[in-house]
Amino acid sequence: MSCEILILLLAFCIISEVALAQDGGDTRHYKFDIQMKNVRRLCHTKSMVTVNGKFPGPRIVAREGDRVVIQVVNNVPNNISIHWHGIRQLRSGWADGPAYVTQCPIQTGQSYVYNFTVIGQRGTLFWHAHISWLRSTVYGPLIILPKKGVPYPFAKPYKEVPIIFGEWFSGDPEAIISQALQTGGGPNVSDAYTINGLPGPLYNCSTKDTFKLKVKPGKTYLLRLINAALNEDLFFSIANHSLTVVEADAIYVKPFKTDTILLTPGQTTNLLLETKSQFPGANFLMAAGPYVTGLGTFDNSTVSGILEYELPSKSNHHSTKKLPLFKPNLPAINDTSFVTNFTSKIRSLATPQFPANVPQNVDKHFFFTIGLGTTPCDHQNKTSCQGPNGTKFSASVNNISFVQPNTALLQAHYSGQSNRVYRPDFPMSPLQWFNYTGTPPNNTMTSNGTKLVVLPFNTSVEVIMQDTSILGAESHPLHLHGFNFFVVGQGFGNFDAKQDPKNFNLVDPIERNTVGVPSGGWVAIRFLADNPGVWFMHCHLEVHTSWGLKMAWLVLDGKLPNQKLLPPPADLPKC
Ligand SMILES: *[C@@H]1O[C@H](CO)[C@@H](O)[C@H](O)[C@H]1NC(C)=O
Ligand SMILES: *[C@@H]1O[C@H](CO)[C@@H](O)[C@H](O)[C@H]1NC(C)=O
Ligand SMILES: *[C@@H]1O[C@H](CO)[C@@H](O)[C@H](O)[C@H]1NC(C)=O
Ligand SMILES: *[C@@H]1O[C@H](CO)[C@@H](O)[C@H](O)[C@H]1NC(C)=O
Ligand SMILES: *[C@@H]1O[C@H](CO)[C@@H](O)[C@H](O)[C@H]1NC(C)=O
Ligand SMILES: *[C@@H]1O[C@H](CO)[C@@H](O)[C@H](O)[C@H]1NC(C)=O
Ligand SMILES: *[C@@H]1O[C@H](CO)[C@@H](O)[C@H](O)[C@H]1NC(C)=O
Ligand SMILES: *[C@@H]1O[C@H](CO)[C@@H](O)[C@H](O)[C@H]1NC(C)=O
Ligand SMILES: *[C@@H]1O[C@H](CO)[C@@H](O)[C@H](O)[C@H]1NC(C)=O
Ligand SMILES: *[C@@H]1O[C@H](CO)[C@@H](O)[C@H](O)[C@H]1NC(C)=O
Ligand SMILES: *[C@@H]1O[C@H](CO)[C@@H](O)[C@H](O)[C@H]1NC(C)=O
Ligand SMILES: *[C@@H]1O[C@H](CO)[C@@H](O)[C@H](O)[C@H]1NC(C)=O
Ligand SMILES: [Cu+2]
Repeated sequence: MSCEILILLLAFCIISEVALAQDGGDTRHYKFDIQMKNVRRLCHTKSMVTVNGKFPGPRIVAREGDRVVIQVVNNVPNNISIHWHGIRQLRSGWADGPAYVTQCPIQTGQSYVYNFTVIGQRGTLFWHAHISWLRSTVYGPLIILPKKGVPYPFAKPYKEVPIIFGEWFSGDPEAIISQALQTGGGPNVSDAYTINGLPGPLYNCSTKDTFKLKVKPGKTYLLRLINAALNEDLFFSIANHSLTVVEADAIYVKPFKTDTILLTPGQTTNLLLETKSQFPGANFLMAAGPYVTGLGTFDNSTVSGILEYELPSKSNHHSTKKLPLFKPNLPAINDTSFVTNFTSKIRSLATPQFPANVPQNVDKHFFFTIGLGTTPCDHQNKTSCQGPNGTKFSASVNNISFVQPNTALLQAHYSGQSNRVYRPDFPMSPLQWFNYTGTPPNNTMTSNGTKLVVLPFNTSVEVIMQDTSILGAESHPLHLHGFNFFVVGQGFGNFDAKQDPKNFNLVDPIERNTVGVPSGGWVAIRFLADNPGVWFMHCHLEVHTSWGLKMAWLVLDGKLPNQKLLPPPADLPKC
């Protein structure tokens, strides 16, 4: 068994010093040494950026209320920054991590200490690089246990197992996105999906790189699922076993059973798996494959792992390899009705202990179109670009393709030097109405800019995110930093501002940090802007982020001392 598997199966291999913090929780210290490492997959070894030479990276474990302190030291030629995906970062925006949004990158030879507390959250999240496409290899689980002595709102599992999906590129992902941005076309697709870094037996040369979950009969396992893939939503299923969903994006949900789940990039979920009561005399494949509705190319392969029952102790040692192997059926790659049904079942637990504090009134309504478009080809040598009709692919919110500044937005704001960095005039709705999900308009060109929405502290916000069919309808997983939001409604076609709000769920909607905008439809979210700072919002399909499907919110300080952004740490990187 390889070290990677050992690391993933055995309890916390990370050296985590624990000391008592002032705020009642413990302080957990980690060191992330960003280093190059040779990793072999699909019969091919490549040198890639890793944390501590591990792939996937180390597991971070904390309890609700703990302070987490991670020293990141950059020993690779690339610039780096790390995002603690789903952590609210109350007043600690300096530790959020998206490059050129809350911080300048940590340059070669530099280090930066991320320092934050985990407040009011418990469940599975993850961490990943947040610069260019480095998150393809730089990611790992972030597990928040309940406070000491506080039980889960479901039966205590026998064991807990992280299952983190990734996307493996045999080439260099940095070269792939750089090439795509040059040519204007779609980037090369990945060569495999992975479970805990392993592609599994359905790929050539990968049988030995298979994730195996060894289980005992008659036990309950808590699977902590994370979709860290770059560009595809994934279905997941285990042959002949049903799964109980108990948590999503570190929020407890009303438990429900399903054979298959869907996870967009950026989403996480906890599942209970009850193993069969007796040794079943068989092994079972677990598999994940893509859900895709867009027109572009994508990786249409399937990653699999094995659920392996331990042999009864008395049985003679015939090899488990001879046992029959059952395979799960995943939905068709474009099965939107499955996705709609599945997502409609995810409801907040909404109990007195774990309430759903849905904003009942809205101070500011926003309507954002989400989708792809084009920009003109800028090749000096007159060769046409490889996007639609010789253009370049672009992507936008309200037709504004976000231009990354060359200094960090939060620093510019805090130091009162925002003038030449960003404009506070991001539009509340599209400048022009069109039939968003009908026949595409003739002009597919996006405009661009570095624009923010400015919100006073404690503004109650509603955002309708409307997919466009400009270059084909497509599901986009939108991720918001700094907040959880409530998903109060969704539907297909154009959002109807008169009729649709009547059906909003303001009682027990799911609260999360990443939501799939339905392909050819819309989703409505609400959140309370109670966290001062600059907060990125973007599509978690990395290619769409690269094309500009991103924007940011600036939440101003409140009046009280505890409603203000804390000062920046002394070691905050400079641009
Ligand atoms: C982390 O932040 C806390 C609160 O601001 C501070 O007391 C502590 O010294 C910081 N730790 C490190 C290692 O920077
Ligand atoms: C992308 O794929 C094409 C065709 O297979 C190949 O020629 C090219 O080198 C690849 N680009 C990168 C950056 O790997
Ligand atoms: C495995 O290799 C064979 C022969 O090169 C090729 O035809 C096939 O497409 C490969 N399969 C996968 C899943 O990559
Ligand atoms: C994707 O793969 C599945 C089976 O593995 C196949 O049925 C389907 O046609 C493929 N779809 C595309 C668009 O290649
Ligand atoms: C899904 O893809 C199949 C095969 O390509 C096609 O026949 C079907 O119409 C598609 N379904 C939807 C809902 O787009
Ligand atoms: C949900 O699934 C049921 C069957 O399980 C199906 O009859 C129904 O059409 C689905 N709903 C949607 C909105 O796709
Ligand atoms: C034209 O420009 C593109 C992108 O800059 C480059 O890839 C291509 O090689 C150039 N072609 C010629 C003939 O110089
Ligand atoms: C590309 O050009 C064709 C023919 O002029 C047109 O039908 C199509 O809509 C154009 N596509 C885009 C994305 O502009
Ligand atoms: C938008 O276009 C679709 C498809 O052509 C059509 O069914 C729908 O009625 C149109 N909606 C509006 C509001 O015009
Ligand atoms: C879009 O292009 C078509 C075909 O060239 C033309 O008939 C139509 O009037 C154009 N629509 C608009 C709104 O310009
Ligand atoms: C933004 O748009 C302007 C005007 O169309 C264009 O000149 C510029 O190149 C664009 N900038 C970026 C970064 O796309
Ligand atoms: C790293 O970031 C700095 C600051 O933004 C920038 O000047 C430099 O060009 C970047 N280096 C690389 C290798 O991307
Ligand atoms: Cu997207």
